[in-house]
Amino acid sequence: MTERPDALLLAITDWDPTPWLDRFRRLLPDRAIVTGEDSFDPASIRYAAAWKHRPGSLAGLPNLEAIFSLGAGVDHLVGDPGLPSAPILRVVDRDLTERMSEYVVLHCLMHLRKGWTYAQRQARGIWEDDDDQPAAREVRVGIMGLGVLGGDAACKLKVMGFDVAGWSRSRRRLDGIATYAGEAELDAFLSRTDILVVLLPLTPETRGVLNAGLFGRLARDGRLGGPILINAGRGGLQVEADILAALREGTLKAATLDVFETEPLPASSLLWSHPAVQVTPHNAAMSDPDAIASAIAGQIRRHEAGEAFVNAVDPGRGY
Ligand code: NDP
Ligand code: OXD
Repeated sequence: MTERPDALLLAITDWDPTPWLDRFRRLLPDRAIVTGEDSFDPASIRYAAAWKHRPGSLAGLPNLEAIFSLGAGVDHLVGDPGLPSAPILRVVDRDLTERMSEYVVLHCLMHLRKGWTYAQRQARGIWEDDDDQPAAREVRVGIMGLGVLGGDAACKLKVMGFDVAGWSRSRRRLDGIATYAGEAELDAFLSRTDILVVLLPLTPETRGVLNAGLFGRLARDGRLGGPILINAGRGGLQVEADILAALREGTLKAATLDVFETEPLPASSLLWSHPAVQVTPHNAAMSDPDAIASAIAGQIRRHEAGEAFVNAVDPGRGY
């Protein structure tokens, strides 16, 4: 009898694979865990766990049963034309969700309480109070993408007192949060938004959505003196030349960006030194190898016991 293939291929670029190898070897001690650097029989691979794998590198694995993303986003997988047709499973993890909500709440509060202004003043030794200090309830936050991450962030912003709304493709219902759905309700959503938080996935439909046209539709009558953009979704959602132009023209007042068209953000980017832009290095919500490898090992064990996978991506929608 031929033995059933059961190896896991770890296909990672961009991150150090060591902690992942370590966790998977510990959690799945009875099977081979290999990386693209190892020599292995393609027919031995039953699962792949990937983060920004080299496009095409998952092709030619005849016994592949599932591809696990090591992050919540799956654009790195869905965008690979050479991807085999196995189900793609994404990360839904409490640790990652909580980290993202921390990031969103932190940056909304930094803008509300002018944290960046005071940091700049401190650097110059300036003691100067700002009279205009609106309360959170006077500031309208709009979250584009009201899924696992956007939904949690919305609830936590609500607890802080912000006036929160969310926009998604299909109608979502969240207590105390105004929800808008689809293109038809986008205008109504944008025109009541002072801080736009973006937690959309990158798909053909959402690519470049954060552009001059959209910035011009944001509220102009808010308490913060102009609309603010916080993007922790994906860099491909934003047109960086439009962000810079909108900041120059006053269509945007400030931006906090965790993700960029090109990562790492090139040294030549004007975003680095713009006084109204805060740059973080795509670490709003890092994947924790302990939490995520054990969730994947759990999926594998349940699948092999005959249960269905959870958190499957719809390749047609792209997320
Ligand atoms: P989900 O799939 O749970 O949620 C996605 C949301 O976006 C859903 O509400 C969905 O609508 C909405 N959406 C998708 N396409 C459209 C569209 N065309 N028009 C309107 N709404 C749309 O994803 P998560 O919340 O788990 O993650 C969101 C993204 O966050 C990831 O894809 C990833 O890119 C990013 N991310 C960034 C991290 C970082 O460190 N910067 C870390 C982790 C994730 P509907 O509800 O109707 O399906
Ligand atoms: C993710 C990310 O998608 O870290 O999880 O960007």
